[in-house]
Amino acid sequence: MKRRIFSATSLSLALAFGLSAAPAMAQTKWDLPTAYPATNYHTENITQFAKDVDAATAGKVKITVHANASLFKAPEIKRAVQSGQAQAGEILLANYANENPIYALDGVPFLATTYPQAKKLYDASKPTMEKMLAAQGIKILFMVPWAPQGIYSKKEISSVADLRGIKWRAYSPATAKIAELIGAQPVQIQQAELSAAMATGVIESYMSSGSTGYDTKTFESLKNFYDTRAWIPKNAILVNAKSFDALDAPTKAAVLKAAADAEVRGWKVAEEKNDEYKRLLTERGMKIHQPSAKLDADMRQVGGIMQADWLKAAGPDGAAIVDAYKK
Ligand code: PCA
Repeated sequence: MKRRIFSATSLSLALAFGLSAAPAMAQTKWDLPTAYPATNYHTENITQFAKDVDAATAGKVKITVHANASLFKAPEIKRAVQSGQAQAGEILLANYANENPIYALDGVPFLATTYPQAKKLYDASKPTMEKMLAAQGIKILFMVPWAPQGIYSKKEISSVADLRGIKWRAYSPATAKIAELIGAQPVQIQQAELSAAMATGVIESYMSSGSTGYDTKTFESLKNFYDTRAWIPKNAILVNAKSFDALDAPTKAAVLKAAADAEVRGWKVAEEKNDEYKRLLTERGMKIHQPSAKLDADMRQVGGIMQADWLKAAGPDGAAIVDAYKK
C-alpha cells in the first residue's frame, strides 16, 4: 500500500516538473565501437548514419561511435555486440573466419575483384550470414567494402618468390594463410597497431587497401604498392538483436532506413575513393606498380588453392553461395 502511494506521488511530482512519463519519449543510447580511424571513410559513413538516426528519430536513438579500437580491439567487437557490452559495432567479417568459414568468403583471393562482383557476392551470401548472426542474437544493419587488396612491400618484387622469408603483416586468418603459401613470415597485427609495427621494423610487407596504406602512413616505411586487386573485404555494422527489438516500430523503421542509406552511400564512396587513395599515396612517395605477369600468376595460383580450401571448409552452405554468385 505504502509503495503505491509513493509511486503515485512520484508520478505527480514528475508531471508537476513537466517531465513526461510517456515511454515514447524514452531515449535509447547505443555505443558503436569500430577499429578504424575517425577520418576513414567507413567511420565517416557510420558517423553520418548515427546523425541520420538521431535526426530521423527526433533524438530518441543516440549512437556514440568509438573509432580506432578505442573501446574494443577489432577481434573483440563481435563478441561485445553479441553479449550486449556494446549495443552495436563494426567488424571486419574476414576476422571471424575461424568461427565460421562463411565469414571469410570475401577474403578468398580472386573470387570477387571488382565492385560489381563484390556486390554480387554480398547479395549471394547475405541471407546465410543473416541467419548465422541471428542465431547469435545479432542483426546486420549494413555492410560496406574496402578497396581491392594489393601488396605493400619494402622492396620491389616481381614474383612471390621475392617475398620468401619476409615479415608479413596479416589481419585475418586468410592473409596469414597467404603468407604460409608464399613462404613469408606472418605476424597478426590489426590496423590500430600497424603504424607502430612498421616504424619498428616488425613488418616489411602486407596486403590491404589504399585507404589503410594512407591511414597508417605506410608510405613512411614501405615504398611499393602492387595493385593486385586480389579481393574486396567488407565491414559489417551490427546491432545486438535485443537492443534493436526493444525499439518501437517507427524507430526500428527509421534505423533500418538510415542503415540502407548508409550502405548505398558507403559502396559509392568506397569505389570513388579507391583511385583517390592511390593518388594520395603516390603524392607521398609510394610507387604504385601494376603486378608483373609472374606476380599476378603466382598470386592467382595462391587464390586457386585458397578457393578450393574454402569450398571444402564451408561445405554445402558455401557451395550454394558460390553457385548463386556465379549464376
Ligand atoms: N584494411 C583493413 C582490412 C582490409 C583493408 O583494406 C586492414 O588492413 O586492417
